[in-house]
Amino acid sequence: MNARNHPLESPGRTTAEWQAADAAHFLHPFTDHRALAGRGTRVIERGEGIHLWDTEGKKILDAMSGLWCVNVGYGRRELIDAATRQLERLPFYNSFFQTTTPPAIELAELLAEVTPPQFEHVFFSSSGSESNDTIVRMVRRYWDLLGQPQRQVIIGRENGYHGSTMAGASLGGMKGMHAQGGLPIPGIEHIGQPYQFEHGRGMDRAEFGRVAAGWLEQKILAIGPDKVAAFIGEPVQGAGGVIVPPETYWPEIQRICDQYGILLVSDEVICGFGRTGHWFGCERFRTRPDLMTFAKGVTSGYVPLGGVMVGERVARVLIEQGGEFAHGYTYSGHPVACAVALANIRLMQREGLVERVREDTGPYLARQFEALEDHPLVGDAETCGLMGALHLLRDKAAGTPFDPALEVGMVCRAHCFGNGLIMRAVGDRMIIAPPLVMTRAQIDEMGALIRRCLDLTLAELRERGWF
Ligand code: PXG
Repeated sequence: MNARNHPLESPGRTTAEWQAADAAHFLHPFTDHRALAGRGTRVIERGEGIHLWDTEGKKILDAMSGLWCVNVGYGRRELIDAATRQLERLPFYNSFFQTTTPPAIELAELLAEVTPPQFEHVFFSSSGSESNDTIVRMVRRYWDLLGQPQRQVIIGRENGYHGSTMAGASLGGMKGMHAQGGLPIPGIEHIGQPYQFEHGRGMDRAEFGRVAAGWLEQKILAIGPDKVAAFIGEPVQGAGGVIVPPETYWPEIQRICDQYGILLVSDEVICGFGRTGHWFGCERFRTRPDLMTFAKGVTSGYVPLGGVMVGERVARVLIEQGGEFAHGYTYSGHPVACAVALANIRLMQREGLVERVREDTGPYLARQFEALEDHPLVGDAETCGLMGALHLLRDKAAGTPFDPALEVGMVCRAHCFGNGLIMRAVGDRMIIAPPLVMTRAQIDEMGALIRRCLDLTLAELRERGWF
């Protein structure tokens, strides 16, 4: 079936026509276009709830929530109406020159309510990357104002992801990104990630958490504590493969930041707005960040919006001593984006989505994933709220990974695509972050699909003599 068989929703062209026009003109993010042209893109045309449909009419269970963002699911009337109403009333006005708009004010107020108590102020952007760029400027400005301009260095982590702009990619620890374009920018350092499979096999998990946090202290001492401005991390590394840290990790990071007086920045772009079963990941892991970046789930991805929650420690200095902070974006506080965010957060509150993830569907998913550990390919299954990872191993008893050159994760991902399931492969970690509205029955449906795709992957690996 092609798109022309959908009279009501016809996007007007066949899949092949869409693919040809796409290949001719559209440069996609993080894409090898020569390889893509050979295969052709999938054209996603419609969404409802947790499902998508492509232009071939194929129904797909979206276990990645778009890109970690469509938390309330597709097609929610409240969000659509909020956008429509605001577009009709006032599609845009800026917040630069002593002006503002009602949706931006109301959203700032609501964010102060749903975030931890140290946050009373927000700076708006349109994406996670812009938010993390704001962090670099704001953190350095803060120390400048306090008469410590030498405090410039921000410490991030290897395999962390903080976006794709110059500052975002620099704060992140993706080697492949640093290799393109001379990154990181000056004044950014990295420590190892709290990934026990890579760095602490055989070690007690709690002990490993303390050891991994200790790398921060070692780095601070190596740089000189008076030169370090901040530490940034995702509560759970998302794009890095859903790396859930040991429970001992974050409290020790907090202790070290406190001891040396450096700012703690929690990148909540993925973990924020309910993903971990708490409103923010820092609440799940009991840290008290000075700054929090967010994007994605704030609007459930319906329109772009991001921002930085500014804790009172920083806000007081910026407001009372700072004069003008020479920073801002045309779309800071965009009224339509803010109106959608308001509708999204109120919907989450009304439906008790965060509590549902914490008390019901999160633990239910954890049991489903534990059950998948009996599969011959699954070495390790872990979840946190409604995100999870299955680590595919060549020999699970011995903990032996596959040769990375085989790209086993991509083999599995192809079977997922073929069977109407969107899962991401990060190396050989198969990851999910489904919409928070997912029900138990839908988790069962997803679990059965995952098992089928693992079976097909196993069969293919055996056929190729790789397993
Ligand atoms: N911080 C975190 C923790 C993120 O996950 C960003 C910042 C940047 O946000 P923007 O809105 O500028 O993209 C992100 C984005 C993946 C993938 O492959 C993950 C992201 C983006 C694209 C792909 O998992 N996260």
